[in-house]
Amino acid sequence: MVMMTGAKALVETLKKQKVNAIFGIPGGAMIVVYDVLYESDIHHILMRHEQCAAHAADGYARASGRVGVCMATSGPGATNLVTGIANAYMDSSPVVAFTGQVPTSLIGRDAFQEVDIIGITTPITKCNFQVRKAAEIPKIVKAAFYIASSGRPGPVLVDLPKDVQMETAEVDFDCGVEIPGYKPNYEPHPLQVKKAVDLLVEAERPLILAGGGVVISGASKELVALAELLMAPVSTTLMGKGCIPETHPLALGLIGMHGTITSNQLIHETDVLLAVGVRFSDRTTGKIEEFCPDAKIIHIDVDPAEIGKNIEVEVPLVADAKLALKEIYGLLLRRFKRKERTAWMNRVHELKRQFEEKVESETGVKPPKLMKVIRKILPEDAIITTEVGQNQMWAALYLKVYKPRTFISSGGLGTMGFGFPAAIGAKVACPNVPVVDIAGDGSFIMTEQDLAASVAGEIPVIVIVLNNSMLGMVAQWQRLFFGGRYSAVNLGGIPDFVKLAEAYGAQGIRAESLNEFIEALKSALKSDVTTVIDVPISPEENVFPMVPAGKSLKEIIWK
Ligand SMILES: Cc1ncc(C[n+]2csc(CCOP(=O)(O)OP(=O)(O)O)c2C)c(N)n1
Repeated sequence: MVMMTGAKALVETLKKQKVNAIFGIPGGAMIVVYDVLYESDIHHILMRHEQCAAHAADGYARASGRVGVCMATSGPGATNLVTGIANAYMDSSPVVAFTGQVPTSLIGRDAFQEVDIIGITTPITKCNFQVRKAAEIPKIVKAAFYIASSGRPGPVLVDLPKDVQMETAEVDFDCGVEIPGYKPNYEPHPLQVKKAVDLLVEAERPLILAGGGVVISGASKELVALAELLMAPVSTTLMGKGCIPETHPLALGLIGMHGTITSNQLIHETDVLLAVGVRFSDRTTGKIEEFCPDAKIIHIDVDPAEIGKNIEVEVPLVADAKLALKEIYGLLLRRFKRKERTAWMNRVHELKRQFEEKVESETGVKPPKLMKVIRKILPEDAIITTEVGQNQMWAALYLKVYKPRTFISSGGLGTMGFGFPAAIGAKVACPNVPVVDIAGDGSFIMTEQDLAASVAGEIPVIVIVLNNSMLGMVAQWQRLFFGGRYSAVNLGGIPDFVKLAEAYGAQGIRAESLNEFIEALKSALKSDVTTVIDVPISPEENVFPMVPAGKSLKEIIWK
């Protein structure tokens, strides 16, 4: 037991949790904590908007697998975090957010910069706490980190009234974490494993659908081993991208609204689907009644609430993906004789070839080609983040990634403005690899002010703006489904991104040809300052393939 202020207890607990970076912005209700941070060796990154602080913490978490931490003052600081917290919640990212709060005596009195952040964030956090006594800080903060990172990860918010930060109390850092009723189950039930193996042994055309849960549980090795043993091709959701190297012969690429024709077709032909760490979102399944019509489905997820939520399954398996895949592999080894599956593999290769030929037939500087060029120039372990819209789908479809945690995108919430601050967070987590945000002009404008954070904080990242002067994805829908009536999508070619970058002290380069682009990217990789590469593309460009909303994954349009 030691005597100290609540603020000091917070920072000491953060150190014990091995927090090495906090993304935040101070203010009156958090100034006491910031005063302690002044003399701490925790790296605080001063962001320029709290939304970016939350996204940066999220990017840090996704790149490293560790908890990301953000901090804001009360009222508007706290509400500015909300989009970032919701984003982390939808994508199961372990983030702990600290907010300042008015003194406890003023809570409920509409005090200056008071907002009920507990009420606001209840539906978008795994859990939230308002601390009422300084002595409780170590216990609550430990619990917050444990909850954020265990089971199905997600954001946790800790609200700190100013008087609690200032209060001096006896604190105990050796306290344990007790959370009644919270016991994530990681171990797969042997009976369910047996049932899954029974189905897989009999399967003629097995297919694996891998999602973010595989990345989160670090189950890539187990996934690839099982796919190879079964000769089962692997489709990935947006969140699962990278869990199998996309150059692997069994990798089919993205499934869903902008899935590859290979993934979207084969899901109709499989007889046993092994779905791992996925939540069957509408963007993944298309018309749910026609999703995977002829298959028995095995569903592995650590979150029991996901089982049967969107789709009925034959074999539910509530467990950690890595442990479950290991058990299934072990049992299969004993019961299964490896099959060549010549017809199934021929079908895989035929569809892959069709898809590649279609892409190769495109002429000019088209985004799919740009993605391939980017891949060739970047090292294998480079981290890609994306914004939202066409840019995101071009990257998801055509930029092959090799490793888990090297593709970071806003899946569930689809948050424009996520990619750039997430890139800053990823770079802080992994300073030795290049971090590249594939952006649209509309998305980048939403958080570009944090160029200041990346330049002043010496966190160099690369932003590639696919500049169509449009809210491109909305324009695409208007072209395809609303008779070309462009309503509120023209961005007017504003701003000049080269000048914008320069105004912040970053490097700005315009690349109007493929050669100029290659030079620009090479220069950006050598630069020790953030670089924005502005790549003008046609405002009429579409991302294909596409499945219209609400249609079956078979109803692909391409041109
Ligand atoms: C914060 C937010 N607002 C609105 C949308 C709706 N929306 C989805 S894609 C899109 C257009 C994105 O434009 P841009 O960033 O330029 O990317 P592009 O599609 O042109 O590649 C919009 C407005 C969103 N996803 N997020």
